[in-house]
Amino acid sequence: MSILLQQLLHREGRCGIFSPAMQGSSKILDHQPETQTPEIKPQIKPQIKIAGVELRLIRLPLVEPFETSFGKIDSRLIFLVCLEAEGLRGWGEVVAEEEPLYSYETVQTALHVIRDFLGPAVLASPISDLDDLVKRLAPFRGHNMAKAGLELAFMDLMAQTREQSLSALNGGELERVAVGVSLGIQPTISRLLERVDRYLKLGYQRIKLKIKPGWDIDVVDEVRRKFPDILLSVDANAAYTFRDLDHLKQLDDFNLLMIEQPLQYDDLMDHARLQEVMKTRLCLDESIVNLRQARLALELDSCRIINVKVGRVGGYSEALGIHDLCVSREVPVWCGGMLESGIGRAHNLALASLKGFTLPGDISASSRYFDRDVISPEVTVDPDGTVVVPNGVGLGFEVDLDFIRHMTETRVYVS
Ligand code: OSB
Ligand code: MG
Repeated sequence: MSILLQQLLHREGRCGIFSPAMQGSSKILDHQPETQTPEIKPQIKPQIKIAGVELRLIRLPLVEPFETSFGKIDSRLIFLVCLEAEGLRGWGEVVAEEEPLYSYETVQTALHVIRDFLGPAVLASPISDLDDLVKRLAPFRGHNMAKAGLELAFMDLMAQTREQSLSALNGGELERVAVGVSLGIQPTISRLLERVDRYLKLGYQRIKLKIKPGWDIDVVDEVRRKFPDILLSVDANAAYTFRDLDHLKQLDDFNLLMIEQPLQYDDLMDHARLQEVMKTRLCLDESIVNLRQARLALELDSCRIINVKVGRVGGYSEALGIHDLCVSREVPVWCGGMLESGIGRAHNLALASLKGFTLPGDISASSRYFDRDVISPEVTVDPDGTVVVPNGVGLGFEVDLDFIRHMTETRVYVS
């Protein structure tokens, strides 16, 4: 199906009142390390006047199909957001998928919501910091992935104006982050065993197996027999209900690090009932759509580990809040993934560089999913199962604009 999208004309942005000379004088986040010398705050905060919001959809083929309990894909329609301001470009990614299966959002709902509501809100007047942006987007209900795309791009812009890395801007302290791999449902168990072996040899520190009814207990049993000592987890993507209790209880036999999102996406109550009778820690992914839900989930003991995805929770602001909540409650937290291009992957690295992210994240090498990535150098995993957090300004990677232009299926410009 081809949808005609109107390409809005690019108007020259008016001269903004933001200037790089004014950088560094306002506090963006609580996470920012304190500066040693207290400065007198200027009356006027530095502001960023966004001149245009460019949205691009590019289709990247996957090196092999990726199958979960909710479906199988062999390519990823990547949604890139580029904010232009004062001659700089800030890049973000909307992680929504084409079909509303993981979440209700889709590439097309996000395109609509950004073009018609969020984009105009961002363009309306200069933005002083992340909180300012969050406030501006808050009246629009839901559509977290769409909002996050703008937040990510804004933070890249902000990092560039302050000549900082995104990691530093977030208050990240780790120079390397530990990573694991998420292995989709395979046609055969022997193929899965081969994949497990392959990714362990590449250094990945944790193996996560996608499961669904009919591809669960026996599969996990075989993997655990062959690899008795590895960090192993499973992710059901909401494929079960509380009625499957006796079946799910069998997973307690495999010394799993966690069981991710076994039950329905909005069911904190049944997750709490399940956690009460399971030895293995439950981890919530789909259910944690914001800081409030994270609080509620921990309060109800619906899970004992949290997966943070910056897209699912609506951006850095909420993601950092959930990180802090987990740290204060001593609940392990880790950074999830959504088969992002290098741009989303770079943002995930910047997030995962916060000290509270103690479990390996779903941050694979670019080559685990794509033949060619949109950034250079591409993300690589070292033999010790870590990825270096770049310390260059902004994303810390070059964005390959020629390749992005070449691959663009749809371009929308809002100004
Ligand atoms: O549930 O974590 C998930 C991918 C798409 C949608 C949901 C999920 C995933 C993954 C892959 O598990 C994580 C990654 O490597 O990006
Ligand atoms: Mg998951």
